[in-house]
Amino acid sequence: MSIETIATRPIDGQKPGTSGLRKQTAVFQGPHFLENFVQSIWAGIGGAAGKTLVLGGDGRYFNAEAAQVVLRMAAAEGVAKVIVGQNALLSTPAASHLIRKRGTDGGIILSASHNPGGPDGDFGVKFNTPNGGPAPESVTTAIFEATKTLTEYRILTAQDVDLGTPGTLALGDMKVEVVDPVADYALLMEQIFDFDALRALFAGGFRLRFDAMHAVTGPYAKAILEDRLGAPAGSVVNGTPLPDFGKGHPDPNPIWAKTLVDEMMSRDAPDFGAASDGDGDRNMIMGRGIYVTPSDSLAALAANASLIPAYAGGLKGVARSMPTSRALDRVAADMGLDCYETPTGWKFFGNLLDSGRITLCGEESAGTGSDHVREKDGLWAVLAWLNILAKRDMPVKALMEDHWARFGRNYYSRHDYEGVDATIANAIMDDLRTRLPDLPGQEVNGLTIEAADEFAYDDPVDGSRTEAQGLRIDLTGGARIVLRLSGTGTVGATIRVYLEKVDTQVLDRDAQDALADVVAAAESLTGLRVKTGRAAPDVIT
Ligand code: VG1
Ligand code: CO
Repeated sequence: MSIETIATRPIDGQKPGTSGLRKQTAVFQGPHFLENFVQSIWAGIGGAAGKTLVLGGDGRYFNAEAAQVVLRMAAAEGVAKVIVGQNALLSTPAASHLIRKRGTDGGIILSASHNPGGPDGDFGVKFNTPNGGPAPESVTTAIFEATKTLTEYRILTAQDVDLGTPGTLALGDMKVEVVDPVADYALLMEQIFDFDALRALFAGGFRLRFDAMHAVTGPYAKAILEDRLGAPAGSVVNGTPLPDFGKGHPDPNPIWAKTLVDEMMSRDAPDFGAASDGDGDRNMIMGRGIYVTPSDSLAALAANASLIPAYAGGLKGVARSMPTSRALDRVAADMGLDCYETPTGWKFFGNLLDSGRITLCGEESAGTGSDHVREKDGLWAVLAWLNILAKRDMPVKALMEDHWARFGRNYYSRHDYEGVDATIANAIMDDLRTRLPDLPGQEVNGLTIEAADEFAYDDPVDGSRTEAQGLRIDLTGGARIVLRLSGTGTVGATIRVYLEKVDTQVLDRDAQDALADVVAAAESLTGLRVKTGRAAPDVIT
């Protein structure tokens, strides 16, 4: 085995987005693309020699090959040890947990999360720091800077490492420890939740449908929900990870998890329905006859957290990403908790969690989590809901009705326009941005604009400032429109329009109906549909 130094040159477009570097698979498979980025990670983290790292991915097409490249490059760099999930699989939350539990120097996660996989799909690479969380902007910037000046990378010439069986192997001077991807994570869940109450729930005939969407959560869900908690075999569907996710988008929302939604809305629906995404960090929560928006789910979890053993002592504080509905804020105000508003992306919660300012946090994009790891965690959210339902002994629908009666309801929806020409998308944003200062006081479609700005975040822990994080327009009575461009897409631009409206009286409306005037106001303000030539959004959550 020998270390080869390969001459290369910088490749454009290796700037990490909301969650790591995401590109079409074919781009990642192009000459030196993956290698350049991995070598830049080593540079961006101040060198990898002597370090211990975690490695795993969501099992999508090119996962296995990319893992071997990372291992050979780690060995060439003098990494002491890499802890790898068996068959190079690890869900994102499980990777975060391993990084923390084993006191490592961080890890590499191979995933494009909810983006489709396969030769015509997407691939991604993300670095997580020793706290288990996605690298903060300071680190991703250093990695990106390194991609711009790279002239060579180092790689070991060697056969593939057999990642099929747990145990410790050698690759050159580096140790490779292959671990069961589920075991440590399952143990952690057992420490957080009341497993006895959950077993009793299922023993009592509670019916669950968990759609793993042919992605990485399948083995975790089966091991925990079926094997340990006694949910009947078959409760987990689409539970075997496939490289192309069965040709679907592994994105748990009402569009891509439509089969589950239809089942949950049917007459003989199970008591509880849930789905997770490609890498297992997102969740969708449903009850019989109800879809719980992620923003409402976060608020309900905060309000009921004390029913979960790990949070019985109370929450330190809570946080949500800026576009997430302010349902959480209402709970926080009622409970006397600090509530932080961060930019989109889990990396911004890291400092708040590390410094003990918050226990619970979430995003409108189906991400919920706590201080147990430093990533959002799909299965954790499902178990949290089940734990709460077991204690409150009521259906999901009744629980949400009770929640809204107590706190009021933030009707909420996100409208996505995907694959928009980037020039048009930027022009729409630029146009609205320049008009922001003039908007307060104006009336649109019968709604008065109270405030309008572009969100910037000052991290209260490290003092860093992050600008240009979305345009927000506050309307009378707690209504709001937020616009931002996606940082995870790989084709053209995706415009996300986040819509919200508060009602404390009428609590049972259809969200789209309730938001109709806010939607109309957003169109009047932006001319989005006219400018993009679209009659309607591609995705409504
Ligand atoms: C989206 C979501 C964001 C989430 C990110 C990564 O980002 O809006 O809330 O943190 O995906 O999630 P964007 O920039 O496309 O809006 V995951 O599960 O894809 O890693
Ligand atoms: Co994800």
